[in-house]
Amino acid sequence: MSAAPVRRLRWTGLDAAARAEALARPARGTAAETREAVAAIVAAVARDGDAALRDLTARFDGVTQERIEVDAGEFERAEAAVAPQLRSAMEEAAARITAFHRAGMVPAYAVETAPGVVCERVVRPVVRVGLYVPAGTAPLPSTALMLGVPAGLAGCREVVLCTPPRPDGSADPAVLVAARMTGVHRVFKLGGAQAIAAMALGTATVPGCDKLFGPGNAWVTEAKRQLAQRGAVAIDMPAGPSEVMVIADAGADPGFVAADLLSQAEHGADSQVVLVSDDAPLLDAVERELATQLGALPRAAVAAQALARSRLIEVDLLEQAFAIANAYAPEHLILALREPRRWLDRVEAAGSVFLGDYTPEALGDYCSGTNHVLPTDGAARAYSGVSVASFQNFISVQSASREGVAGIGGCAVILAEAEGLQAHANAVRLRLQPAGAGR
Ligand code: HSO
Ligand code: ZN
Repeated sequence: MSAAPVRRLRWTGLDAAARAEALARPARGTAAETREAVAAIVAAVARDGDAALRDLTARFDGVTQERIEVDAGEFERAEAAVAPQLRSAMEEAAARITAFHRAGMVPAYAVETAPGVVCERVVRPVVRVGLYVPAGTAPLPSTALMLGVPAGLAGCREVVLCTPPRPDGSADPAVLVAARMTGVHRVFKLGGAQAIAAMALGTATVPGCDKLFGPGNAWVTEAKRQLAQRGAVAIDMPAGPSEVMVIADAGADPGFVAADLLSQAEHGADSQVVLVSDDAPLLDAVERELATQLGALPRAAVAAQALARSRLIEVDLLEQAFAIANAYAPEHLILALREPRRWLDRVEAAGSVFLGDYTPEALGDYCSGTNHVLPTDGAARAYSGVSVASFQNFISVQSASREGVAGIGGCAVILAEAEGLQAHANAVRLRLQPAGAGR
């Protein structure tokens, strides 16, 4: 396969419009046809439940399903089908993901804010959660680990997972093993918008969930958006195609940088790949490496399409590169720099950061311990990646003694009267009366 024509830009020469265009994601919003098709699927699942799921699975996956749910026999067959080496790699990854996510759990706390007034925050799991694990061109058991581990640590009472059936009607064995490893309670062989609708609305077979998690194609994403918008379910975050931005200096290894860009490009034709460097020879060398490495990839056709829309941006100073990264807010940001940690303070918006030449994104995708379900499409400006907290509710609690309300009640009364809310003021005043006075 010949090298894709990669777009080279010099940042300094670009005007504001050209800069905005250089950092633009592909057209936002979903095509009207997809929106309508997804709405029709959601309506069918709402109306006909399991019957609609069977119809849609026959139509989109070409599979006639007697049983939508994975049963004990299929789990056993999956355990036997997964090579021991893959199983132990999944166990090893799960252990590190668990270690990192457990350490980041947010504790409950309590503060006495005034004598006799205690404010607390208690933590409760979201009761029912639905995880979506895509299969598409490649099944992603690692995504089952990334969602199953934090759901388990949070202690969610019912963890449901949907993954599309394969042509023979079975689920991907590695996804099943990963699901079991992390304590997922029930797995259903459903894909696409119908899986999302089933978990959001519930059917006779699939339990309705409080919150849905996980990546997916345009249909899955659109279904999550529609169901969240109508208040049927909460979702982890808005999602778009996967992205990586690499900031590399003159000392970076062009082979490493090209490999990282390609690892993102091979996810899909719509993957977003951006390289920013202050060193023109490095950019030249990466371009050459891209051409060489691309040819050897089994998914070269997919990667080439993504590369055709990638951008290699030359800046005068690394400071500019960080301004670009913060404006773009990439899902993944690789700092292929000599002193990457020194630059970390400059990062304001990114899903996950990879420091130095020996930290490829692929480590975070699988087994460093961080989560790979991350905000895309610039959402990293205001959203964070999946963590245990994504599966929890934080409930504030307060308790005041009689002395407590006596001490702070005046403050509430003044504020209530200033807002013209007399009932609020009364609710406090009534409690300020001396003990035994009229009660
Ligand atoms: N890079 C993907 C996650 C993934 N990579 C799964 C390989 N398997 C989105 O962050
Ligand atoms: Zn990846």
